[in-house]
Amino acid sequence: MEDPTNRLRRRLVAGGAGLLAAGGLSSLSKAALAQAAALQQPFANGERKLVAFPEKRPLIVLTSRPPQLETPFQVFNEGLITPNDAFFVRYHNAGIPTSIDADKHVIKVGGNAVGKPFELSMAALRSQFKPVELIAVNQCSGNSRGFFNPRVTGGQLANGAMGNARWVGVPLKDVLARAELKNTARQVTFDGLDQALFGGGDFVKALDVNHAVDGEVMLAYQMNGADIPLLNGYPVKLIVPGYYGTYWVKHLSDIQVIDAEYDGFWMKPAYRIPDNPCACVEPGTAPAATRPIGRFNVRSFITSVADGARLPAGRETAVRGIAFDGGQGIREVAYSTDGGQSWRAARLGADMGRYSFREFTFGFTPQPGTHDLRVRAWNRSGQSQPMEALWQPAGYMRNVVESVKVVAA
Ligand SMILES: Nc1nc2c(c(=O)[nH]1)N[C@H]1C(S)=C(S)[C@@H](COP(=O)(O)O)O[C@H]1N2
Ligand SMILES: [Mo]
Repeated sequence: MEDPTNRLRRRLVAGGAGLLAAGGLSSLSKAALAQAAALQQPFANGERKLVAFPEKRPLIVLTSRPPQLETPFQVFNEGLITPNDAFFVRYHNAGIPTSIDADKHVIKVGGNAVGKPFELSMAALRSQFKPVELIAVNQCSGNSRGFFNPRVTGGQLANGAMGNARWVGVPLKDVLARAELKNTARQVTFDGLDQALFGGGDFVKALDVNHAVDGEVMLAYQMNGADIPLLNGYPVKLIVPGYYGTYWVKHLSDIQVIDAEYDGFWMKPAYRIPDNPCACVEPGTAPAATRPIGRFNVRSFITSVADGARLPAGRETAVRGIAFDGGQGIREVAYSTDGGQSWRAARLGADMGRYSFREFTFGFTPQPGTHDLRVRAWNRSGQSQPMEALWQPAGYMRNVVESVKVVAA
């Protein structure tokens, strides 16, 4: 095990002006983070610039064309709703829209399994359907990929490719009803305005028709009480509660109901997981069979104390964090202050719905020395998090019980 004082010595990367010292990201003040030019993620080759893209505060840059931006982890300690200007950004293809006239934007609804194809303007979406509201987490499949051991290819993310927002929009079910689905309907495909410029294929995703009309999948035009930021899918985005972000198609412009299983590149071979109960394989091996990625597994994070932090010995520190799952809702969070040998129940905060982050808190009065803090959540169907990290070649779905080492003095 690594000596925690090494972690304390770990430095943020020198990037010119605002350079910062040790202690892990979450220990930086908000003001210090806003000044920083760069930071060091907690894995090898983790130096990252912080850049403010349009409508965004400085975020961690993975790529700039297209923008792929990660939320600095300390943001999750600012509140249970992730602010629009701090919400992560993920795109696959470089041809992204840089300005969109929402008054001219239409969603085409068609396909060989509808009776009545039609075009839906934003004005019609807002005025001709009954709006619904839902707080839901969006999380990238590859969130936390940078922690995989052995390492895997793909965006080297720490834990900031997730966020929780209040979405307002219209149930997809109501929009599809107007298209009069035929009984041959099997899947529904979703395409947005962005385009592939250098190969790779247009980003198109599909859901089974039963899922698409479950009443929860939604066409959202509002995020946290405002227009959705351009980089998060303005003017309309598909919300697939409990499912990985890959299905949450941005700048949604084309919906097709089809009589077959869609097998475009972004459904197959991309975004697939080992077809077994753990969605995992022996490290370094390939799965025998795969299925499309689906719902989130259970996760929990301490947000108020960073790895490598110093705490006052003999005084109580209030520790806080977040837990979430794929839609059953969190039933329990347990915490350990001795590296997982003994566990006690944390207090749960207000229930903001079964797709939302759920707050937990506990008090910790450390003796002088080093301590290994862990949290572990269970959802309402009894699913939890593994004590040892699972592995799969795409680096999706990490949900191991994380360890936060602190020094009390
Ligand atoms: N049009 C479009 N929508 C997209 C993508 C994309 O490349 N193009 N990427 C998906 C993936 S993999 C993720 S994780 C989420 C991220 O949503 P965000 O950028 O709003 O955070 O968008 C999804 N929707
Ligand atoms: Mo993603």
